[in-house]
Amino acid sequence: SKGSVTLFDYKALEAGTGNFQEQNILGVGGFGCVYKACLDDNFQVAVKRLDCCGQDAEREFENEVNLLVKIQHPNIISLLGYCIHEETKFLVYELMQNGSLETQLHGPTHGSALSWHMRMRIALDVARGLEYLHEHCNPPVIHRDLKSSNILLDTNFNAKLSDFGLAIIDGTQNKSNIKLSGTLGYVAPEYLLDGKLTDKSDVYAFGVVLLELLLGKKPVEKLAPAQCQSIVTWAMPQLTDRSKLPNIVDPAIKDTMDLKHLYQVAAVAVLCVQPEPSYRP
Ligand code: ACK
Repeated sequence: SKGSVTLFDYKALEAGTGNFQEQNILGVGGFGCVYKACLDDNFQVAVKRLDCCGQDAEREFENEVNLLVKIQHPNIISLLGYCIHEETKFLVYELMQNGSLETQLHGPTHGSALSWHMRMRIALDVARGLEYLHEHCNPPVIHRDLKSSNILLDTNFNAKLSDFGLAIIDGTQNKSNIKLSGTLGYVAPEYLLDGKLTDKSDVYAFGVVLLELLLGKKPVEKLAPAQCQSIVTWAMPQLTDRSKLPNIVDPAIKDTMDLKHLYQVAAVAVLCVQPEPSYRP
């Protein structure tokens, strides 16, 4: 374990990213943008700016810092430090020059140059990262959101796991109270149906990543409107009785859950029951 991160000076990040210039954007995620920054002595880093505030973002920021501060492993992204400027939070990571596995596999330069040998190495790297989280962290860590966009590649295409905002330390939390989360297509069926969350949830997601590496296809393509319609038609009658919602949904929020969340639960449930044939584990 390493045990410390640096508190970065906002001015240094501002200067390093050229005042958060658009041309220095590495990519965009749900939380905000990731910038490439060049700090003093030509040290290159990636700066994640958390633009959306709110409780969830706040919690994910803290979770990420608290977990990554303790972890040092060749297949897990290094968090170098953080910065809080007015209301905005920043996370500073080692720079991963080859972006995410998702972009490599499905990005604009499609049919990427990843050879079978490289794909195999990436699969092994991901397995090593997961093994570390599950077997060597004490207490064990469940990532909970493993997917190709959270697997980053350095200059030599070494793969590292990133995005620990949703990760949990196994055994410390009452799992039935953890908010339903994860990504469509990667979520283990037993988690959706019974809220059963274990390290095996990550293993299921790893299986999906292996299929992605093998087939070069995304696990779930965007649903066409007609598909959405049929999912909702199929699932809604079964879910309109809120008491019948799978017990993955925290009882405290069952009554107040908005329709968007309900649809999400329905869609995910259907996808788990009837996955695309080529992705059946
Ligand atoms: O596929 P990408 O280019 O790689 O787009 C995503 C985007 O930011 C949102 O996550 C990229 N990204 C995230 N963290 C890093 C990092 N440490 N180094 C380089 N790129 C990163 C990711």
